[in-house]
Amino acid sequence: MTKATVVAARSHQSLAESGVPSWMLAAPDALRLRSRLLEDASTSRCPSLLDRFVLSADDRRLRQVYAAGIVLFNFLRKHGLEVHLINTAEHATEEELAHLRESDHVLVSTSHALPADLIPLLEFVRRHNGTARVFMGGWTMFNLLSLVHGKASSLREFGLSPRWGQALLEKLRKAGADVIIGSRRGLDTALELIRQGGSGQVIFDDADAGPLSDPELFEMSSLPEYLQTGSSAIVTGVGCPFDCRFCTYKVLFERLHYLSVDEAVAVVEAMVRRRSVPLHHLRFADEVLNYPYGRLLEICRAMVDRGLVVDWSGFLRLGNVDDRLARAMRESGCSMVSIGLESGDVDMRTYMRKDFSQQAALDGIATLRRHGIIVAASLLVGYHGETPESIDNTRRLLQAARPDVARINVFSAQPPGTPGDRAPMDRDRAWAAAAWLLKNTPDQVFVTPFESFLDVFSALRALQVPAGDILAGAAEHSREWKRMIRDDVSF
Ligand code: B12
Ligand code: SF4
Repeated sequence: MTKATVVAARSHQSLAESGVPSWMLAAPDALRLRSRLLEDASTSRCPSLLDRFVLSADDRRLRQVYAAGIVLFNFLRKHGLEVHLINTAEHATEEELAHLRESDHVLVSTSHALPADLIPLLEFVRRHNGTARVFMGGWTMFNLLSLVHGKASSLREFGLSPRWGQALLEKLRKAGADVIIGSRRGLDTALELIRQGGSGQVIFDDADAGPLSDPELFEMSSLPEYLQTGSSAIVTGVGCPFDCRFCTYKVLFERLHYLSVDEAVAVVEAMVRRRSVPLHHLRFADEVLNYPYGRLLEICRAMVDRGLVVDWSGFLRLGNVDDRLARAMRESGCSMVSIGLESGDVDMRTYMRKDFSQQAALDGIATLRRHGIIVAASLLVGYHGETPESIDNTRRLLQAARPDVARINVFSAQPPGTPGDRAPMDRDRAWAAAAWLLKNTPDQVFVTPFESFLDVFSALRALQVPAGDILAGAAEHSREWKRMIRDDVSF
């Protein structure tokens, strides 16, 4: 029997281990600005929300088992291969390494591998197996080949050139990559090549592939128990009907693809029912779940009808939320949503193409909260055209809308040729503006910039930490941050 090993990611088997990049550690700018922003300039380790709940950095209960690895594993297994899964290369067990050594094919996922991870991943594989045919696929390969072929790629958005991409591709080939698949899916292509055998080649597949519709690929029962975790991610639609200026998702999909309601619910069912370790939290990783409106409503209702109520979270866009939808979401188990509020200034939002009205923001947040759904609002500070007045408008909107939690992202991507006729705020000033907003919005709970509340929430719900405790932790965390920031911070 043909033997294959899937390598899902390089590192980060748990959120705790990743150390959740917190403000000072993640941003060299902010590190430089400590004396300007913080009461105690010697602070070197800033608190993260997750730290409040996790005692041990290698807390295995927080293990993330990457969905790309799960679907690749199930897919190859379903097609008759003997498959083994290495969730993260850095944590491979002796038994997993033994399987890797004996494999004829190794499939490396780059969904979560940034360009800098690619060579180390290949070196890891080649260290243990010099002869297997090595396939690389997933998000970063798709991006890289799109860049090389002169198509839309988020790598280009970050100032990287096709020549740079070509050079990286060459390095990958030298480091032992045989087949490189650039697709939003690419599983069928990989299988065909495995069946054909033969020597390596670079393939650029289609940019137009949709989400997986086969629910069997999301089953957990086929995995060894230690890889069955209490929280999992699924995707029921890819792409976004919107075109916000700052967002890179729009360059990654040629068009929108949605699973039908039946298919989406079947995927939920595979995740919820077919496993031996119970699922405590499901994360819908779709870009924006509530467009089109009726689709989410039907999915929620079908989940209730089929007895698939499960604690879940996802991303929504404001402007398409009402009582009927919020009620159905809550009844199907939704406990938390993340929304991109971005700015409280109408002109800024219009420029960003996040053009929902102030009223839609107020109503949407109030409606979700009224139905018991926790709202985390994500803000973008320092974007093109930001002024003290627009920052103050953000403060005002937060005070009026009162999302449960807010997270500030400081705008940093300013690649050459960034679209826009208005200048972004100077980086140091944007950091100071973020600190000012945090300090001067008294009742608002903030999480650390860069810490994704949704990620932390999913991880903690998987451990069955009550949602109220998570919110209380976030409030305490926010108070600590506010104390740390200088009283006279200004921008
Ligand atoms: C959920 C999620 C997470 C969860 C994962 C939970 C879990 N249990 O899986 C958590 C919170 C842990 C996470 C962490 C991080 N994430 Co994340 N995450 C996502 C998200 C929202 C969905 C991914 C998912 O589950 N998709 C479902 C699976 C089934 O699809 P898929 O991964 O695309 O894989 C399909 C294809 O790509 C293909 N495929 C994949 N690999 C291979 C390999 C071969 C050989 C073949 C043929 C095909 C193939 O087949 C799969 C089935 O169709 C995506 C955004 C998105 N919408 O995709 C970001 C995303 C993948 N994450 C991203 C990032 C940056 C991170 C972090 C680095 C963030 C951070 N600063 O810490 C960490 C990295 C973790 C690590 N290991 O290093 C980036 C990756 C960018 C990139 N690759 O260039 C994305 C794209 C978001 C973004 N736009 O910025 N993430
Ligand atoms: S709504 Fe969200 S996913 Fe869609 S383009 Fe805007 S920021 Fe990106």
